[in-house]
Amino acid sequence: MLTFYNPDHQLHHASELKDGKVSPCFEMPHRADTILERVRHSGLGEIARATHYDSARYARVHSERYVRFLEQAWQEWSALGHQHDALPLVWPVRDLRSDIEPEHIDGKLGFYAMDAGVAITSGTWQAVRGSADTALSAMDHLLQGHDSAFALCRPPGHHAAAEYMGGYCYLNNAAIAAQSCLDQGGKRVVVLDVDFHHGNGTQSIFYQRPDVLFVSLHGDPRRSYPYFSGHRDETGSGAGVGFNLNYPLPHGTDWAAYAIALQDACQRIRAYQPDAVVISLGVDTFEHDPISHFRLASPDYLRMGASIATIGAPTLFVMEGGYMVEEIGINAVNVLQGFADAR
Ligand code: OKP
Ligand code: ZN
Repeated sequence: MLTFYNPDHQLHHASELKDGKVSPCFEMPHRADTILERVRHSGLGEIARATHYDSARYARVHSERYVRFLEQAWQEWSALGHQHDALPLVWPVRDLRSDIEPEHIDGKLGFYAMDAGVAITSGTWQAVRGSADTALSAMDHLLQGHDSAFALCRPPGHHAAAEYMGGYCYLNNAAIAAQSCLDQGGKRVVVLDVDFHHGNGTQSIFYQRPDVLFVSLHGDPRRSYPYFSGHRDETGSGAGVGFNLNYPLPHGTDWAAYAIALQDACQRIRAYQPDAVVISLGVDTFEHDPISHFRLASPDYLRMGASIATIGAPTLFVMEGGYMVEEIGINAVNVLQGFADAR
């Protein structure tokens, strides 16, 4: 399996507001380096450089003004004399106006964010577009007739919606790749999200559409981030009714319980007969993850890969979360190897 990688991710190393303090993000450059190292030493396959795409490709799932905001935010922020990270601090919740884009960067940051886990730094835009380009490159490889590919994306993407960032995510890499498949002739695409956190952004982007089936296994939002999305009764709307499938699972879920949900999900996915499957691959379901609450062990990720292989469609793995840095290389590559061995 070919891995796509872009070293520009290193330009994004930010702070987040967490537990009442500003501190370095759990989502750090070392994560991708660890996974790349493991890919190199596991014999999974070659590593390819991602190619560069026009930003119009991101605007297939994001609004143009949001992409423009991401591109220009650091310049607007640093023009005020700031040298530290830009962080949103005010949000248009409930009855506040969200129809008029503010002109001031402080207003824009809140307007285009769902939380304070998405700092903008001088290198953020270059890293973010490099991450989306990694997913697009890997999807193009799949469309050339290959059975699978791994997009080693960083920063992650699944919390980012058409017009907002959140949870370390800016552009939705998995959604951009899925849309690219449809734009190049695919009729039905599945996004299967196995990150511990609900992929609210991906769900939101495809919620009203039947051409992308979104399926997610995650910590129950009653107790886990992102708290306001991911319940079982979110099944799609309009033409998309029935094409959104959430499996909220309790704190402490282990492989035995996880495997039952995953098997059910894979069965539903097979019935949809997709032309391609995009896996939002988070390994923060690991028992020792510092911010999550499932109990998967390293060998379980081999089983996860084998289970995903039973779907039987061309499969693109897109890296999302996983914060136990020493172990995420082993766990992520275990999924890929479990998949490859079963094919
Ligand atoms: C991004 B991804 C929990 C704080 C949660 C945001 C988590 C974003 C996760 N104490 N902060 O889905 O892995
Ligand atoms: Zn996560």
